Amino acid sequence: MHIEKIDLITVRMPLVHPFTTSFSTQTERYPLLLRVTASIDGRSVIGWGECVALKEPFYSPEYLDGAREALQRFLLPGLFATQAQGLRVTAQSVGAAMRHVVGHRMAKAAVEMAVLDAQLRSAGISFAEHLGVTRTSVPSGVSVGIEDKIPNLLAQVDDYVAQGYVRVKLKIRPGWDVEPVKAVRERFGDIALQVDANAAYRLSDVSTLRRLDPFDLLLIEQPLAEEDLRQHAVLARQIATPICLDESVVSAQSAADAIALGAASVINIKPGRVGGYLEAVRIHDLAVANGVAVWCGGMLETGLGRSANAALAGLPGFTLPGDISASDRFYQRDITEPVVMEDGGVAVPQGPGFGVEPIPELLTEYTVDSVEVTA
Ligand code: OSB
Ligand code: MG
Repeated sequence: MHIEKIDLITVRMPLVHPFTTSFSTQTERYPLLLRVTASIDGRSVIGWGECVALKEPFYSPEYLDGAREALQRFLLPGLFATQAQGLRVTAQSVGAAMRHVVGHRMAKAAVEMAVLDAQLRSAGISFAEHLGVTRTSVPSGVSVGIEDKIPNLLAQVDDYVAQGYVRVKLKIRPGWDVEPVKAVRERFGDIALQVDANAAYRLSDVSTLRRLDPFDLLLIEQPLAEEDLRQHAVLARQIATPICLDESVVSAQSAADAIALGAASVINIKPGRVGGYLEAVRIHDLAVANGVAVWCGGMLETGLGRSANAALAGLPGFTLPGDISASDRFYQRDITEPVVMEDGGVAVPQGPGFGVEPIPELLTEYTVDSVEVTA
């Protein structure tokens, strides 16, 4: 394709309920949407991408304003320059055109996503079809934030379980770990339960983490810091709960290292965190080859990223339910047609590309900033 322009559209979406993790409390989300306007074989086509960077660099080094700046100043001008030199832009080639920029994976992932959407739309192919995914629905798990009191947490979990979510993930941090897990286990019995620490512990906290062992959790996600691969491997030998890595896995390379070191027996794959859906598939394939289970994580995506994740999670190695909940878990009104959960699952979208697009009136209403970058 030949890209004519890319709009960087920042939207503001209030959350239905504050979402507290070990690193912050979020009350609203500011997704950065990318709209690619391109032509393929003389026909004009649009593609949509979503950058998952949060407003602050507390989960990952990337953050909203930094991602927008990196796109505007370096990634998109670099891509346009390469295109001017004759590159045929495809989802498979954009990565190489942005490789000179170190890091900024979430920003790069959003470009690849928008190009992929345009490419698939123009070909009339769904992302699921492109991936060879035949499942029509994927199991839906829910990520539950830290609350100030146990009864409030139990009320939240009760609501999600009643809605039919098939797996519950509790956010934990030092001081909010054994007690909430015990309370949820006692109240809800043998539901599929796991926890996510978002890097809040140290290896010296092993005695606390060991106290989670009796609760038969599916996994503990990212107990230690992003760069503590070796220490996760040490911890894995000291606790019974399987360790799943999120923050530490930023590429297929780091996934390979984590697996080789014994730092992870499960991997949370988030396409944005690893630089895009193509790299996400590579990590999936690597994990399958190594007997490591994967599941699809979430970043409070709008319907765009949520739909794309639902298709990705249809790949056979995704053997655990993902953080692929319905739009209404986070948003009163999603910017696309809402993603819905039914019978514990979310449908794999079948329309061309990612199968959804922002609803124009809502996009106008939610937009707080828009920048056009042209070739
Ligand atoms: O660690 O998985 C995480 C949200 C923002 C940043 C990091 C994480 C999360 C979640 C929410 O847990 C997942 C979702 O979108 O449902
Ligand atoms: Mg996580």
